[in-house]
Amino acid sequence: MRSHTEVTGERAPAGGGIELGDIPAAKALGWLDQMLLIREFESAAGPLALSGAIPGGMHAAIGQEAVAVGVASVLGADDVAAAPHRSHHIALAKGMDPRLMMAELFGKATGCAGGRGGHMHLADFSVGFFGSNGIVGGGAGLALGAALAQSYRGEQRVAAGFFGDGGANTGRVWEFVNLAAAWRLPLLLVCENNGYAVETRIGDAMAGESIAGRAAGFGLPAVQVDGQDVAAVHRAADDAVRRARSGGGPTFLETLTYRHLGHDVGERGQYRTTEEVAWWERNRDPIERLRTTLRSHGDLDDDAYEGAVQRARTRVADAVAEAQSAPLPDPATVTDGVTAVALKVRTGS
Ligand SMILES: Cc1ncc(C[n+]2csc(CCOP(=O)(O)OP(=O)(O)O)c2C)c(N)n1
Ligand SMILES: [Mg+2]
Repeated sequence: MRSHTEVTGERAPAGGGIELGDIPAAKALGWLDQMLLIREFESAAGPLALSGAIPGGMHAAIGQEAVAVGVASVLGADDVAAAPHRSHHIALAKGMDPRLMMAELFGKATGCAGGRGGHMHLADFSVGFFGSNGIVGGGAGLALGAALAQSYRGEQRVAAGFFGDGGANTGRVWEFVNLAAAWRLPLLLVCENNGYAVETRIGDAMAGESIAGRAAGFGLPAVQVDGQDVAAVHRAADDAVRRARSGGGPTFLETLTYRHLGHDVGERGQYRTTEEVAWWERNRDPIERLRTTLRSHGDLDDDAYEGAVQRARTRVADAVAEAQSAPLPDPATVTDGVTAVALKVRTGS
């Protein structure tokens, strides 16, 4: 198993920027805005979950923003994305309104699921986001279904199913990969290999060179890409989407990434060293790397960057304020959306 450090280390010097090539500055600045919105959203939501203002736990994707933004950069509003439990970045990159998401996190009636789902059940079909999913690897199956429907109808649309390295150690994900390849579906199978499944280091649970190498055995193009480089993810996803739209079938993208925070917010993180986390924060932060590049090209000075941070922060603060003042769902609506309830109550002897 090649380590994250080795692989990304080959592609970029420590602390370096990224290669934008012929990508216009306006496009890259748009990616920066999206990544900042994700980071600010999660930086605000995490402490609110820890304080109990947001009920339930929370999985943050801080550090993994470039994967979602790079893949979403080649998806249109009609294309579909489906996510696992760690999904805020994918939902926002796919175009979900942070206000709908934040209200859902708070369990409020104005949330995207009417406050019934919370953090792990975000969805908005109007922007092609088919949901977060509490089943490890489950989102990839929904994306497979969407890709099958799109292919059956003869549409040009594509679907992207995201899952983690832990998901890539479950049988269901390989059933999806197998069917996608066998049926040549217009699907991107996006593995966010952040090196850990809860507290299990990938190298302790998997042999072989790479997850992409394993995928190649299923008979589809499979590539490994630096997930901390938004332009590299964009280029790999662009190739995959072009192939999918022209009937060339699915692609497996293994993105090497890293979560800066714990598996869930508040986790103590005793399975990895503070040095390791600091290395990734210092050398492979996807936002800092893009910022470094834009700055060196003369496309972003410090004031402009601070302005972008403030804009993202304001949008998130507005979303939080709106969610806090929104009503809870009316208890009288508790069975709305429930197709059937089978309830048998045993009383006495
Ligand atoms: C089918 C199933 N098994 C176990 C779990 C418990 N669980 C939640 S997240 C997780 C680890 C997932 O790791 P990975 O796929 O690498 O995603 P990451 O958390 O790193 O983003 C596990 C085992 C679950 N939600 N669903
Ligand atoms: Mg993982």
